[in-house]
Amino acid sequence: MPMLKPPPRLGGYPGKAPRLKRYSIVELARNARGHHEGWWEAWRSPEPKPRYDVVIVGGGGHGLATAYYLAKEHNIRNVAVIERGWLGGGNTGRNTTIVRSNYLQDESAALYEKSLQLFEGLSADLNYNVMFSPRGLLALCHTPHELREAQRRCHAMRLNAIDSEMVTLDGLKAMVPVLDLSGSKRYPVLGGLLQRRGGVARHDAVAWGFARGADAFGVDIIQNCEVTGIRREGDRVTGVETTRGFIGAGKVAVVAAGHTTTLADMVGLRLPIHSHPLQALVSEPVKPLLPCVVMSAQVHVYLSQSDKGEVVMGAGIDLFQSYGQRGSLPVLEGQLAAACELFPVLSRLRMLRTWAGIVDICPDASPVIAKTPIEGFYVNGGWGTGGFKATPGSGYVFAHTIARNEPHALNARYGLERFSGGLLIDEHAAAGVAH
Ligand code: FAD
Ligand code: PYC
Repeated sequence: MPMLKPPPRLGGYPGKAPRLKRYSIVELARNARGHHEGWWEAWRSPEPKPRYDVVIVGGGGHGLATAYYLAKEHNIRNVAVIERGWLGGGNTGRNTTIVRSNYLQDESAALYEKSLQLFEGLSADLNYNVMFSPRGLLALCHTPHELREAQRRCHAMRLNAIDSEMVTLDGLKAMVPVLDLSGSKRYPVLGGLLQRRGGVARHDAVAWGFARGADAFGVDIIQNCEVTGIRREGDRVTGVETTRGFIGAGKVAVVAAGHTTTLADMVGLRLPIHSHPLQALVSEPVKPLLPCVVMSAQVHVYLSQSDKGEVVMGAGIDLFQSYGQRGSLPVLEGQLAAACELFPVLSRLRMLRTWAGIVDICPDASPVIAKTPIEGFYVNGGWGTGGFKATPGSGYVFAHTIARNEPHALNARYGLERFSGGLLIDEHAAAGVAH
């Protein structure tokens, strides 16, 4: 079957999304009958140009969102996203898709809440279904200490006008009947912190939606192209060496998650970030069982059910540092034991797949979103185990930082100076993932 004509590019005005062509009913029917052979590509695969105003290193959700908002909010369109593998093949396509804004510190609450609000309108903004499902996020408490921490966080969130509520045992029983509340466990459930607006979104769709939107604005997305060096003249960067040759750049923005430090090393910048594997696994599909996302920091597992019915699970990081995208068996054994302790009904479930991503962790479990002392060089990383939920918000404020050469009010506290100035933003408890 012949390829259908691709959609027209770039109809839009500065600051507005261009209109993307839609398939007609006839085209849809013809394509569906033709074994899905005639769909056009959602973004181009251009040859790299010799020079761009901005080169973004990393085609995960954050890099693509940055490119999208650079074009949409700042009318900067001579932009390339350089990805060494395929779009979303890093942490974006490997995470457990949890979205929430239940953080303790004011600056985190503001940043993650902005992101949650963007998630709430993202499918409409991108004209692409990112399958955001605000089904509720429940953080279980197993000790009096955890209850106190949750109550403190609940109040802090409310002071920041973010929805949050404490749930009693009766409430938990009504919400999640399969949760074992018998009290006979080593760590019995004592209560929970609920954010009803939290939930999950389809991770690949977030990357694909931003890619399609950025491409429609004229951003070049270049896959299978690894950045192997960053060229610098004096105190400023001038471009990137890649496996497809040198690409000049007015500004270089690194958004490479687990590889943040290897890229920063290329310009001689040392960062207080460590890379570790984080694993997840998924079960065979079963009938609806978990109506919301459940996280337990103490017994330690977090679970949700995919639209297909699979139970998606994860737990803490592997403690060794590594760039290999695989983890160790004891961590998986631990998370399965934790899942069965909380939900005995899961003990007969078969697991289908496990995988890992490499997460980049800062000492305070908060990210870096900043310009650096090297002119034209910007870093967005250190999101550790929790950056998926921040994808739109991160791209939004990073685009502002790159375009204006100064932080947005929401990322003003996320600079490198916080490590030397003792101004850490400690979010280890709210991270909900042991590290
Ligand atoms: P990535 O998607 O990793 O993108 C970075 C890209 O940079 C990669 O595609 C990589 O190939 C590319 N790259 C690296 N080096 C180079 C180079 N030299 N040249 C060119 N390209 C390069 N967060 C949540 O909020 N909720 C969750 O439920 C959650 N669960 C998680 C579960 C697991 C198992 C893992 C691993 C992570 C989880 N996270 C979660 C964290 C979240 O996935 C990440 O913080 C987030 O996806 C980071 O997005 P990113 O776009 O910065 O990174
Ligand atoms: O940050 O919500 C999160 C998360 C859940 C699982 C991994 N990270």
